[in-house]
Amino acid sequence: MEQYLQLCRKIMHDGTDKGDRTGTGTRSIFGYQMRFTLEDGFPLLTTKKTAFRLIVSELLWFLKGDTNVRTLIGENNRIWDEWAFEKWAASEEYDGPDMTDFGRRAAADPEFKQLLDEQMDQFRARILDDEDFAGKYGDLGPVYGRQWRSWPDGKGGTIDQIRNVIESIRSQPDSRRHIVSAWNPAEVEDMALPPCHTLFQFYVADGRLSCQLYQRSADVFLGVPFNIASYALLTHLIARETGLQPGEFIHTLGDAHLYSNHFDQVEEQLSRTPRSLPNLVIDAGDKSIFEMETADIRVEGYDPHPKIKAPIAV
Ligand code: THF
Repeated sequence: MEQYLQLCRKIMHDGTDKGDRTGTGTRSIFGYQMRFTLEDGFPLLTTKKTAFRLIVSELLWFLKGDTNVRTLIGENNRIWDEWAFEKWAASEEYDGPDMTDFGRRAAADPEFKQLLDEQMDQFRARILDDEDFAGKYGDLGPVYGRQWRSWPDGKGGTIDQIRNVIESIRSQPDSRRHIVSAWNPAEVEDMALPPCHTLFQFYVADGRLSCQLYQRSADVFLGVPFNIASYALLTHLIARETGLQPGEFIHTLGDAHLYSNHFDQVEEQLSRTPRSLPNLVIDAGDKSIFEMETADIRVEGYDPHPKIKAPIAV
């Protein structure tokens, strides 16, 4: 995981300070690539404790074609809540305190942060209790799960890109078309957040399956550790499904940025020494990747440095 620390160092030293959509301010570079050989261990960050359970639960949620945060909240996974809450707080039906621009305001004002936390707790409780409410306000729109499993084909049907790519890896391993795209220009407008991990491609050689991801926008401190582990896990899962060994995960980044309110945390992390990588254990019997549950997948031998807290930009 030295490559990840290298990336943080490069952004800190060579990056350009820019404004961004969230108003937080970032330092960024454009175009960067990391390669992880999966045989060397599972690439879960060791220089801070990273919540692998949340990564598994999110990936299985994508793979099931789900786009509603209700499932995640039910598994105590809150990483997508802000994007659903944003839609609720901006709706006609919402009658709580004004939540305009809540991400930035919460970062600047602890009193407002407390108000936000209360509203978010109420929102989560209602998503779990009230199915109609969840149907209306828990859904993030046609995000990853929808595009991966049921991309509208324009003829009234849908395309299951994940099943198709598994089939093409099995039947034509040498193909150069093992592609899954989450970027659907016709639907980007309707998504709570346009996909950050835009497109991935598989490659088969010497009985090994490799995966390369193109990520258009990368929140290097909070998101990227999740993204690396998520796609490394996806590579393992698709390899298992197609009878191959996992090869490399290649992570290609577009706008690779550090938010300005993460700089201290980054310095703290850069002062730490990486430890040996954990191993991935998939204990799912003969379940397919569409049937697996979070408890079926774990890491062993994970001994990270302590967690480092940082606010998420919305
Ligand atoms: N938006 C932004 N600004 N950054 C992202 O990384 C990001 N994602 C997803 C969607 N929008 C994004 C959501 N992924 C955390 C991690 C990943 C997320 C969202 C949030 C997070 O807060 N992690 C903390 C706490 C985790 C915990 O509860 O233990 C951490 O310390 O890792 C990128 O795909």
